[in-house]
Amino acid sequence: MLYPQSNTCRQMTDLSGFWDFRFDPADQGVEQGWGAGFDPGEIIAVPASWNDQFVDWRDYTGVAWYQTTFDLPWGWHGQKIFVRFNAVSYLARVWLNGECLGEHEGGYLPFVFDITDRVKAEGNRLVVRVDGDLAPDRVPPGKLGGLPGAAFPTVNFPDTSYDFFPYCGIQRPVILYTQPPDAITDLTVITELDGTDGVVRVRIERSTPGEAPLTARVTLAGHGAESSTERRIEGTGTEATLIVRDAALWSPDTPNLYDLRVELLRDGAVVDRYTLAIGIRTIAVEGDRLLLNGEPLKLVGFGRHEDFPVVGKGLLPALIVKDYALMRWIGANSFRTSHYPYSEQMMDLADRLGFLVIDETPAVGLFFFEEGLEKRNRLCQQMIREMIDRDKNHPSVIMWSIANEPHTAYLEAREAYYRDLTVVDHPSRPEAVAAFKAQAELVRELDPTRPVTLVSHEGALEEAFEFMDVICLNRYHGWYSLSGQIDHGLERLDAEIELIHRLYPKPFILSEFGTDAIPGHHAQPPEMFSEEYQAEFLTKQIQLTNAKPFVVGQHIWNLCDFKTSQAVHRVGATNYKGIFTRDRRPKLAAHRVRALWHGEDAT
Ligand code: BDP
Repeated sequence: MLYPQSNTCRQMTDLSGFWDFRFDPADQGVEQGWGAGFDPGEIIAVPASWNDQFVDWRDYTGVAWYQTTFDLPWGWHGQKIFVRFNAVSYLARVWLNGECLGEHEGGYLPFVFDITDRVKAEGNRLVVRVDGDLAPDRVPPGKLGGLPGAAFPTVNFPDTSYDFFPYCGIQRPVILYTQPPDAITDLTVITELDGTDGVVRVRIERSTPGEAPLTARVTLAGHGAESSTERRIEGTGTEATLIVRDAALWSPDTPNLYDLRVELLRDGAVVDRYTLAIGIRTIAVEGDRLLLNGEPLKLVGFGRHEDFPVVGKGLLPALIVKDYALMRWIGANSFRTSHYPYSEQMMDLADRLGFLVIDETPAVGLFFFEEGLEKRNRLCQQMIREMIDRDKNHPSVIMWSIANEPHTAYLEAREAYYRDLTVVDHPSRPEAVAAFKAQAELVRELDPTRPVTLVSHEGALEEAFEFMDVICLNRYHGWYSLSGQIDHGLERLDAEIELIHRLYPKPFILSEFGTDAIPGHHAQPPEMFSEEYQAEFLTKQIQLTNAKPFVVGQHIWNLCDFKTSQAVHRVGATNYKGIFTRDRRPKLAAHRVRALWHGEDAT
């Protein structure tokens, strides 16, 4: 899927701004014909979550309606016209001028409607019904507390199966754009190395297959070089390969990008053009090592969240710049898009600034019993497809993560494991193992070039590790287990990592570790929730993982404090595991980690 762009063949306009808005707690809007337009109750900023924009609606996760009007920009007539929603959480139904365009489920990935035959030159009315409900058959699931056999009783409000606030609404921009009649509809770029040369393979899809043949001209420019090739397109698409002599490779130290320009020509005239910034690099797993451009790679960085006061999960470009600045200051080279795909703007900057990204689907907190399993599995596959379709051309994306902390193991199996790391036979639910096997296969079919992982908290009980290229473990020994005992927790972590590696001798990433620290709370000797405890815990766990060559990544949980549902273990509905506060100020641990990641001994 290509992001809209403006050039001599294409145009786009952003519908961000103030929209009409109305909460619909009785869910009466459809029946009352609000799709054709409704009497506004409120004004709301788009993009941004709705929860923190008003005074009384913070915990509301039901139905709400958005509406705006627009005229077409001059000169758009005769083009194909689309409306693109970059992210609407959770379920969106869209009407244009009273006609229903369709529906999209899933809160963090884009969707598009062709409105060519329905849009007018003036006075268009766009209406969106957003359903933010939490439900067991959604991804991520919610309202599990009341279900018999649920993994956990209800402990938080709103009732999420995951540990971040369930912000709702139009979270990312809504864009109108054109596409010429003969258009480039998709590009897939794969890069390889041949000695010091880069090999760039480009797959080009066109609209109007079956019509008169077109020519595709592919040009790659940058770093003092330019090469070009032409291909005739007879059917739906074509492929072109370009060789870049002595390529300037993409890596975190040198995030070199090239401009890939693809043009469609009819009778010698350019009828469409699309430009993409690409990076030439390879990513591979060899034994228990992760290789970037053939060199062993160590990921240092974070799990994080899209989260900020007032905007919630809404796109905030200045915050993106700030978070990259903080990650750079501290010496990080990577992050995971925990626990959903981030904005496309975040991904573009990862390419430009040289950050390595583990790109994760919204499949957080999955469970494998009770109703809704089939639908959740279907949604997981849909989200994998949409994520790869959206992010496949980013050099920064080095791995796909298909889930975070699914409840895979049987409760009885966990008991023995937690006691003394005993692994009973067949500890995982077969439904879970089958689902993840199928999903890993789907990822490899869609993108054979990147490793696939699953981020687990089941440790050696996670039988789905068998189908993964890289092992990701979230572990909090010394916090949730062995609370208050940093050194004892460290020993347990050491033993567990070694056990998992014996069973699954693959590259290993400690994908979450950390403690809550209330800013300004101090204790000597260190005590839970103090800044000292967080600093010492992180220091020792970083030193432990540094000493294991097969541990190819350490991602601290979390870059910043973030908002959660209310729960007894979440003071002020906040997860305080950030080493920066929610308003991006460093805690003691940030200085310690910075020293460690710059190679200084921080003890
Ligand atoms: C892990 C989850 C993460 C939580 C974290 C925590 O993956 O979403 O925020 O624990 O409890 O289990 O802080």
